[in-house]
Amino acid sequence: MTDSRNDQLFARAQKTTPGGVNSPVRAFRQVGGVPRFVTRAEGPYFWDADGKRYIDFIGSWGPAILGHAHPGVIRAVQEAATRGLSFGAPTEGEIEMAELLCKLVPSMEQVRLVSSGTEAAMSAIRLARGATGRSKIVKFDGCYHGHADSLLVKAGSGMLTFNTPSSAGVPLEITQHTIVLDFNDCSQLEAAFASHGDQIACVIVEPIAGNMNLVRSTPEFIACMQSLCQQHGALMVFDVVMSGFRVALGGAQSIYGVTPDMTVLGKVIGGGMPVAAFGGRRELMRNLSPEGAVYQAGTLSGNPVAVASGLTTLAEVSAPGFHERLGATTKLLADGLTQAARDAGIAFSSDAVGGMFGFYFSNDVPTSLSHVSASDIDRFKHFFHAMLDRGVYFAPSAYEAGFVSIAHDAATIEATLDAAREVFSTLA
Ligand code: KE4
Repeated sequence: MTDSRNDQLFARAQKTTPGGVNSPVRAFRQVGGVPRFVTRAEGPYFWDADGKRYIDFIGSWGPAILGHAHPGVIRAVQEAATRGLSFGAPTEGEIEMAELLCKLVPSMEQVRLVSSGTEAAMSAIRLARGATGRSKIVKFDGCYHGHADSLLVKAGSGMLTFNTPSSAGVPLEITQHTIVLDFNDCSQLEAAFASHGDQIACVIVEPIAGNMNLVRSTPEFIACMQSLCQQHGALMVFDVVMSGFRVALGGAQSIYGVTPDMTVLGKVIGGGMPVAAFGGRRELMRNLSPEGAVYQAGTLSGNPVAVASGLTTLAEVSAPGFHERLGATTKLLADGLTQAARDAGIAFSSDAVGGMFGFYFSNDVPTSLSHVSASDIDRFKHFFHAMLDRGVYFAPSAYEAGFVSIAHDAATIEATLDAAREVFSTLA
């Protein structure tokens, strides 16, 4: 049997790029096998190097909320590109983007555009440290905020101390300032503030987490976080790079009815092009250079072509009824998967928030990373590959969320569920 084009491309890619990929999760290491090299994508589909079509439930890990190659977005990008790609000087489009983001996220009076979620989260933390004069930050096991050194930390044995790097190359001197706690655990958060309250610059959280699979914060967790931050003068930072404009137009803060001090955005706001952002109250943001002493910069920040993609995407996303439709389709998928699995006698559960979903080979929806790890990961791997063989592309990891676009219609979901029913019957 001759190697497929995907096999050939993967072998070739590994010669000149570590692991053959430009971002680790794409290498299929968690599920095994050969990644699919995408040649083109349209609506809810992409085609791989062997010409096979897949129903795509990753959508570039969130940005493709309108479906791939949305005609309006493509036109906006093409039109902007004809006027030049990048100037390193301000443009009106950046003002329009900032005004729109501040309108859609009222807790942000000012916003700074950057090129990736990592940059946005890293800069938000630097701003929190600069504005408070404090060094410690709190994050939660299972939440991912990009790969800045301060955030590549795993809980040490002595939870509130000895926090160690989760990556080589990150000095202990940096990670000692990061406290890692269990997600959804108010008592640990209270203990951390009791011990270090006056040294904590911020608490950063994915209020609706998507990097340990989809795991929601409990309302109590968010409420206790807000109260502790207010009590101790720490800033509460919502990292909604993944969930922003995907779970609801007003994001997690509208769902929980909570106003964070800073919001970190990405993915959807670029519509597939590199746009991310962080923002908050004016008196906080004015600490940023050139007004204030906290330095932050970027050659391609606010890139005009990327901003054109983002503005067009956000205009569609803001249309009346968009999130109701997106949420209904996503719920159809999640509920259908659960029903199909349980009809086959398989321990399975799912969750869906707006256009984001998770499914778990366990009877209960997880509330923490350890719950996800306790699910049947081997069964997930089998299910992933069996669905991939049937032309359905879920995230290649039991620790990732899934994404539906407005281009996924009832027929697409039904085709997915038909394939799932077939696969579950083989898993039983
Ligand atoms: P980027 O630097 O990848 O644009 O964003 C980092 C980031 C920050 N915050 C949250 C909540 C995120 O989900 C992300 C990135 N998400 C991953 C998905 N697990 C991107 C996929 C990848 O790393 O290739």
